[in-house]
Formats: sequence, C-alpha cells, structure tokens
Amino acid sequence: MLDRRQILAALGTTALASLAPSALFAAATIKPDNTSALLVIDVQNCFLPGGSLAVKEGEQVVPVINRIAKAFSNVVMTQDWHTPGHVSFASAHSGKKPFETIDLPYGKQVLWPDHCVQGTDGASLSKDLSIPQAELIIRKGFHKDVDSYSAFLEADGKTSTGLAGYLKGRKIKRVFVAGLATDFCVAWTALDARKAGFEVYVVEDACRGIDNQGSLAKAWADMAKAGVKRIQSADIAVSA
Ligand code: VGL
Ligand code: ZN
Repeated sequence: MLDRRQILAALGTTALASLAPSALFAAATIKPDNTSALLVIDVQNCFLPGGSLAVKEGEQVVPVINRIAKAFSNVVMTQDWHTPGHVSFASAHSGKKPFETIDLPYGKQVLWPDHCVQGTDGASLSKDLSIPQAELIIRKGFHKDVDSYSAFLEADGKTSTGLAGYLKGRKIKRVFVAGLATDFCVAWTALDARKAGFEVYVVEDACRGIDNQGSLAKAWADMAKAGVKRIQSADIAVSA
C-alpha cells in the first residue's frame, strides 16, 4: 500500500511531467533564417500615446519588437503616409465623424481622425524603435483617394506597393508581422502576404488592436481561415 506521502509524490511527478517543458519555460521553437523577414507595421507617433489615433497600449509593442528583431537579418518597416485631406480622414467628408464608415468606389471605408500626414512628427516612426539593420521602409496610403492598410496592396485591391516583388527578389519565404494595429494594418498585411504566397506568422504580443465594433475578433478569425499562424514573441528563438 502507498502511503499519503508516496501518493502525493507520485502525483507531483506526473503533474510536472505533463506540464514540462511548454508551460514551465517558454519553448522558443521558431528560428528565423535568411529566408525570413520581420515586417514592423506602422509603429508611428500617431498610433502611440498622445497621438491622434492612439492605439490602447500601443507603446507596449516597442520593447517586444526590439527584442525579437534581434533574431532577424531581414527587417522591413512600414509607415502610414497620408496626404493632407486624405480620403480616409473623417474631416474630408462633411457631416462625418471618426469611426463612421462611407462607401467609396473600392468598397467600405472606415473614417479616421487625421493621422500620419506626410512629413509631420505624427507620421515619424517611434524614436524608441531600435532596429538598426532594418533595410527598407515602405510608405503606404499616399494616394489621396485610396487608403492602404496593407503593406502589399492598396485598398482598391489592385495597386501594388512593390513589397511582394521586393521580398521575392530577396528570396524571402516566411514573413513575421508585428506592430499596429492588429485589426487593420497588421491583419490586412498578413492576409495579403498569404495571398502573395508567403508563410505568415503574426506575433500577437508584438501587436495591439483598435477594436472598432468587433474588428479585432473578426481580424483573428479571417487570419486563421487564411492560414496565418498566431504566435507569441516567446515562441521565437532570440539569442542573448
Ligand atoms: C491604421 C487605421 C488607419 C493602422 C492606419 O496602422 O492599423 N489604422 N490607418
Ligand atoms: Zn491610415
């Protein structure tokens, strides 16, 4: 007969064995290689605290992105880069308020506060980003009558930013997406990356969302359906 102490000891071992290693310490199992690229989406002052379209907790992505970026030899950043009076601004449509929608020739457009106007401080990348090896900055949303959440294709669904060609020319096969905002520019970028034939990972804790009328849950559902992999920064192997 086992006594109480032996039973507890046996249970303890089983419980530990079933937890280890995934729950006891993070298993950093994904190792980016030279066919992998990190896409850092719109980490710009307008989307950070004090900005005109501040994303809740947006500043928290910066240290996470700085850490994982060390695992990547290829890093591309994006910059939302609108004209003054851009079609995506509520202020450009009389009687409309931010977060309302309108129908444009290319489909439904959410209207935003004025943000990321070309050359302004709000459009600058966060000064706290520390990714010296980043090799390309893609600007998007610079056609006055067309928005571009995606780093690959403008909202008309056909005008290319050139990013897919660039990545393919550099023999990139896997892209990791991080930044702001999860449910708009990150999600649209991830979905278009799948359409362009890349293997796609979104690093959840390296992103924050706007969540306008259920947009965050919908974005994750759309991404899952498209085969986008949802991972955490701890899943990525970063050497010290
Ligand atoms: C974004 C709304 C408008 C984003 C850009 O970066 O997610 N969202 N423009
Ligand atoms: Zn924008």
